[in-house]
Amino acid sequence: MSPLFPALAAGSTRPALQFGDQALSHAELATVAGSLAARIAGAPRVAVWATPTLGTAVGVVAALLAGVPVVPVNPKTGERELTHIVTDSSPALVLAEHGVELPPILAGLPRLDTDVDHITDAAGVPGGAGPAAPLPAEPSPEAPALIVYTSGTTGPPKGVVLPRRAVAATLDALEDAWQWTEADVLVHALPLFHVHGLILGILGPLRRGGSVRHLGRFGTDGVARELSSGATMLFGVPTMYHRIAEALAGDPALAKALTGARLLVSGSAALPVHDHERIAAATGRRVIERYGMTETLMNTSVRADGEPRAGTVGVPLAGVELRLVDETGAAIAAYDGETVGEIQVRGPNLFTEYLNRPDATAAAFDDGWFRTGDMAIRDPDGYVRIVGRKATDLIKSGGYKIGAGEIENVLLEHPGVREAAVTGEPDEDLGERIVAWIVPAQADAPPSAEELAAHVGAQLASHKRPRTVRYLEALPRNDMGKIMKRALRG
Ligand code: MCA
Ligand code: AMP
Repeated sequence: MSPLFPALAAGSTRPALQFGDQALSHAELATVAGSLAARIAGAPRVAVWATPTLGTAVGVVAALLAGVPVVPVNPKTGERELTHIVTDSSPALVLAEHGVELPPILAGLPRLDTDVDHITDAAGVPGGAGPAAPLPAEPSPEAPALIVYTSGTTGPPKGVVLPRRAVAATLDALEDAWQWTEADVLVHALPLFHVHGLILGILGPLRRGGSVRHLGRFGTDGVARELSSGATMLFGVPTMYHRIAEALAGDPALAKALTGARLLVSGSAALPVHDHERIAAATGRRVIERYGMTETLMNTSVRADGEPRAGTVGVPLAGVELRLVDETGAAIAAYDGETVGEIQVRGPNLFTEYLNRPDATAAAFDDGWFRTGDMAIRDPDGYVRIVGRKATDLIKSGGYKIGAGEIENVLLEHPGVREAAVTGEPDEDLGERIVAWIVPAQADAPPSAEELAAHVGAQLASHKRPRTVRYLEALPRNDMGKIMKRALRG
């Protein structure tokens, strides 16, 4: 396989990465990441403490150059989830910025610094300025590149093993769909431990030989500043576009900046038509949606040269086969804009397996097609419209996928909780908000919402904390004793 990052290999002097006042060209990145890679090479697997910083990008690129599979870790993950991820993926090394305090389970591992000033080259020179040691040859296309953890309906998150071939295939399909070139300058503020922010948002510009400016933290001011000073593309989750839509009326500079952008792309959850239309009205620009999943990377997109129709995720990307399947398992041939089926996909963009979970891997496929669990219809011209999801126990909040079962298990361990159920409720800002339904152990002394959120946050990722807690005397159950979640309404 050709290198994942041709511009690094070619030593391009164009800008590559910018985080605040720290920046690297492709050539500089090749040097520092190459130096770090030389020290990682040969490790079976590494973890990266994925803060939204330059060091994270350097660490991930170094691991990829070294041909070592990399596990990005959410730095806001609680103890139980982190223990699961580290035990399951057993990294040999952890990459983190110098001085960052790591939790005990990671602090016990050998550690390498990822910030430029602390990376030493083969000659031991800080900054990696000297000649880098030769790197291993490009691994096979099927070699794992990244292992990204994603929530299921029950149980702890599963490690999705993404081969180099999937990363290359998805980024090249997006090059085609979005006419993405080395002249593009992307701006975003997405977290760097998921596919959207890391693979699309960092590795995408690097593969194109273009550049990315990361905001560190999302804010409409940062978006406006970058789009009015050379950035051409914006990636965000619908919550970010909702916040932009809210701000537009009182912020002409933001409207002007968006008007000048080449491409505004939304993904990870459905962009409400209302926000789409508000942005179009204020800027004359239409946000385009793409649809993906950790396991599949990107499946469909509205094309840059296509019609940006609100409420659709566009057409299958080059190389991706997509079909809708009814509840009997039969493929739906109709492109009638009304027959609903589950989206199944096949193509070079797919993962290889869930780490250590052959059972779950086998169950995820139907005769070679990956079952997404997303329900959709197809317009007569092939545009896909996602209309829902098979599993009611999966919540999408702020673009994060969250399993209800995992939160319920943690809530049930709180001494003040007798019964617990977790649901997602519509939320203007987050799409869905996590709601915990609690039967307290003592009716006259229920644990407070803050206490329960802190309890969940200590064990799981911070975005899994319930935003609302409702107290009941009993949970609604059917004759079999199963909780009837559909009967739980605010
Ligand atoms: C949150 N907060 C809470 C609670 N929940 N405090 C108390 N109780 C709670 N229950 C805190 C937050 O931690 C934060 O605190 C503060 O409230 C305000 O948060 P804010 O910065 O406004 O952000 P947010 O509301 O927490 O999050 C909005 C967001 C975020 C920035 C849009 O959800 C986000 O980054 N989403 C991106 C998700 C993503 O990248 N998904 C991709 C996966 P503090 O300030 O202390 O932190 S999907 C994927 O990869 C597939 C392939 C795809 O298709 O893309
Ligand atoms: P994750 O597993 O966190 O990668 O989330 C993948 C899920 O996000 C998909 O299965 C969809 O349910 C959802 N998703 C991603 N992009 C979109 C989109 N543009 N519109 C609707 N849902 C989306």
